[in-house]
Amino acid sequence: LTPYLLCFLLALTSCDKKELKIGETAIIPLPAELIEGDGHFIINDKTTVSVNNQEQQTIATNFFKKFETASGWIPEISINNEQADIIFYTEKSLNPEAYELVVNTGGIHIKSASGAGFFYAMETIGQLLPTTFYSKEKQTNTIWGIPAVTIKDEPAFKWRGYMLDVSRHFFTKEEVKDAIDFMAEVKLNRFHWHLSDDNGWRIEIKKYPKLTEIGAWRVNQNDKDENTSNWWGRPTQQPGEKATYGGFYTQDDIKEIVAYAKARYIEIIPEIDMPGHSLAAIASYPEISCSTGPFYVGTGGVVRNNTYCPGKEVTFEFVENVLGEVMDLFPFDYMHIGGDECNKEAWEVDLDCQLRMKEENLADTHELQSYFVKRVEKIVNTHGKNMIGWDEILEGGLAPNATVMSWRGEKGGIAAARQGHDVIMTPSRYCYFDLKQGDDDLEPNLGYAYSFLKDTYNYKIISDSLTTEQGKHVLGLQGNLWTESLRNWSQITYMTFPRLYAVAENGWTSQADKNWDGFTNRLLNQFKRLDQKGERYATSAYNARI
Ligand code: TNX
Repeated sequence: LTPYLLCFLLALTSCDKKELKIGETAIIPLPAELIEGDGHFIINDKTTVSVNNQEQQTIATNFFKKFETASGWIPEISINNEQADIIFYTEKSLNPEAYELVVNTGGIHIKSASGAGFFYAMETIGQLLPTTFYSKEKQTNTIWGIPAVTIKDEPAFKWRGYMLDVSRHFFTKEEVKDAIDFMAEVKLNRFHWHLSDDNGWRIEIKKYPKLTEIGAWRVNQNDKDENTSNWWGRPTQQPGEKATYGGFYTQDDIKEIVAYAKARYIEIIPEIDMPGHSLAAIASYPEISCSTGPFYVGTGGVVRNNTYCPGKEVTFEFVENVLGEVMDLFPFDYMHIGGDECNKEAWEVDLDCQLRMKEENLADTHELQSYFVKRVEKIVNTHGKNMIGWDEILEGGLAPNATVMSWRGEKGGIAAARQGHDVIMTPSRYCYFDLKQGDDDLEPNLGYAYSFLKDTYNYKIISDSLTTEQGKHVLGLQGNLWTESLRNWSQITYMTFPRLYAVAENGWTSQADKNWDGFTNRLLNQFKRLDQKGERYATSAYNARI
């Protein structure tokens, strides 16, 4: 009986033959140049990889560690091995973020001048592999084929961003890392972290502990009204009522996330919003406001008296100390100071503000805001950083070195570029991920307007009304996600995808190469990848694509 049993067992195992799966050349963002070849290259546990230095080694190792979840193995990676199957070549003549990638049946050659380029080449390989590359489960049956292809690639814009508001609702360190991951997969390189607002202060500041003891917490309206996703208009905190909803990042958390982003070639721009949108700050330290309070961390609804007081020196001392700690934590050259939607009612009646306006010869509270922003810019510049503000900072006169983020349409960005200032385009109609993207019934959002995928994709970043010289001040674009009505991570990904992919392609692929039909076709593969990762996304956006 034993030989029969053996044969039977053998037959069973041979049924378990591995299946060759070959990925497709459907890449998002679309590479500058892509030529399909014949055949494919198979990556397996015998594959060898050669890199030139430590940085490249880290890139290759991180890629294969991620791949290991699905593949079950990590190949050998060594320095300068001419015989390897996958070879990195440092090629100094290429532009900073550019890379070249040749896949043929014998192996893969990658050229770049920088870590960023090699990193992007590996992300492209990730997309050339079967979509199960992104699976959270081991694919025991797969032979991993990469289609033969020659790619020459580099981005159209150097600023390709995503903004996440963690004040209106708090998101954990792990969730923020997920955002950094999904950005990296489509070669986005700027993460704008909206760390303060009326509804919560989210970053530990050693000199001002009350910012996180008080400012990071508010009344837990979610407990009161679990089924309402739109929380605007909730009553504010009552005296004596306990504030239990919120959270913040310690300085160690921040350092960890900065390093995590850096390893994915993403720079982080912290935003501390001022002088408006500051209820959480003044609830913690009322002395920097125009009155004595008391203030409570906002729970939604229309906020009026939520501003720093530009009439008092203690305010500037606070700003200098807080921004000093923030800027020390973030190595990138930019600090975002907000500057949007500043309600000036309190300034109109405040004695210190009136005195300041008289002393400084300021005509109105717009000029007072400009005075405030200019002083803050000096603080930022003294630390060797550039200041960014929302387009309201144009009102009353722009600070001399400011970079402007244009959100109320394009006009702020156009005006700033004409004045010779750098700008980042985030016009809400095209770039606001909190706006509805499709069917009314499916959208867990503020619901005050729409931003359709096609509009995001076709949005022309450099306005025709700018000259070539002025156009050079447009650094790029950004998709912004405000979270007043989004309180769990699946809502975040739902509002983000697929619009993030439209932003990524718009920022990377040249205006001439963009192609809506091609994009929506390639998007289907991207949806499969999201399915593998188990990330929720909006098919409504896709269905509303025409
Ligand atoms: C305006 S955009 C704001 C945010 C809101 C957003 C909602 C900007 C600079 N300010 O505070 O969350 O609209 O879409």
